[in-house]
Amino acid sequence: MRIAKEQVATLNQESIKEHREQFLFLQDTLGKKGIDVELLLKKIHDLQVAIPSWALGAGGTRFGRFSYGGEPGNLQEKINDVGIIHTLTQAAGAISLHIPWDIPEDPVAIKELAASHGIVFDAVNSNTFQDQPGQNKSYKFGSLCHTSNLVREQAIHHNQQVIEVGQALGSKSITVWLADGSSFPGQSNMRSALQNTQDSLEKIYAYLPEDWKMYIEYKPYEPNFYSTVIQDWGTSFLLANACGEKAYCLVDLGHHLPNTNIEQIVATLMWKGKLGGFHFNDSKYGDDDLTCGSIKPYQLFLIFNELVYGMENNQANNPDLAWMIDASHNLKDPLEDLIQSLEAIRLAYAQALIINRKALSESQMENDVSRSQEILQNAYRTDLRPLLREVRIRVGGALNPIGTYRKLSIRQALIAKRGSKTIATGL
Ligand code: PSV
Ligand code: MN
Repeated sequence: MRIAKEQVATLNQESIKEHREQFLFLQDTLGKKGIDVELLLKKIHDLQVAIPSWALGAGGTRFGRFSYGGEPGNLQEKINDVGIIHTLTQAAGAISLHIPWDIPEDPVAIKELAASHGIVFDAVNSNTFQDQPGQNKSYKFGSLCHTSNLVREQAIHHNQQVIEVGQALGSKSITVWLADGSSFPGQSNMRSALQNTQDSLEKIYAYLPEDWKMYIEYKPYEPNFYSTVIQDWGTSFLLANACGEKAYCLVDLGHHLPNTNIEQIVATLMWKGKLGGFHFNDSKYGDDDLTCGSIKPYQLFLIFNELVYGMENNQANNPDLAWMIDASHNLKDPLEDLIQSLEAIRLAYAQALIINRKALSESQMENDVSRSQEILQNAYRTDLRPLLREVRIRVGGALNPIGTYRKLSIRQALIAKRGSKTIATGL
């Protein structure tokens, strides 16, 4: 199921006049502040965010999972769903695969299908947090950290295979997230577990193709409840340094204890050129995996403030970042939810781009705390949504992606085609 550009263009006509008025007013307002609006539009357009292959169906909790209806039943259907999102938003030009949830049987055909939607393959993700049918050794007590050499070897081998799958698809990076840790004091020798993990990661790193990167994701707790081997950015940083220059830290917004200053972590890692990628979501209590920007949009803006500053002051040669959504959709239509996340991400980015950096730097040097806050909040409180709409329509996207999605009855069509009880692979 595909949406034709003509269908989008026709529906855009309904609100084009209103949009034009709002955009021209904003263009004028920003122009008077010396902001180059065309450059701003280009930067916003260039922010393409990967959709995770596991987020296209309804997510579940350990208490249950309620199918949304019309969920994709295989990788082809998942790619088609990302194609729908990308056609509407023009912001999701990549997909991130989780192996073995989504193993492409015919990589050439899958690559062609993705290309036909304008989609490339972002980081591939390994999975040593679950046992797969027929698997030789169990990951119940860990994978790369395991006390048994044989289990570690199996997990390393899996990561190497994931790299090979990624190579066939044109990916250029692998993300390693480990559930490894312990649930009770005394269960594990924490130092040995970390040492084993470092040794294993070094072996995976050695297998990386020349032009690849490895992202090391951290998380403080869950599924283990007492200790997690790669619990925080410091541990991830330490391991990335041990592996080498192609290894980087990956920040998942949901993987922090309450009130952690994530923007400060971003600033530190970019200063050292070691921030590789981002997993976007939002949370109230823990790793809730909610729609990005639904709970703490100001925090998202502050994070983008540091990202933009880091990109504009990049003495350490931090590479371009891999942007990805990592969310779960328990209640909302997954495609609508992803569209909302994309909008929130681009909005926060745009707001960070219009911060008056010169004035901010001056007020920081003068220790003018109130003025510094005013400068940040002036940017945050400027309604930049007309810019996002303008970016979309210039490349054939929808003025109102969710409105268009609903008017075209996409979910109803997906349910008619795939059934109301399908369950996509993922958590
Ligand atoms: C773990 O919570 C995580 O954030 C990792 O990125 C996994 O790959 C993903 O979620 C799986 O749902
Ligand atoms: Mn993640």
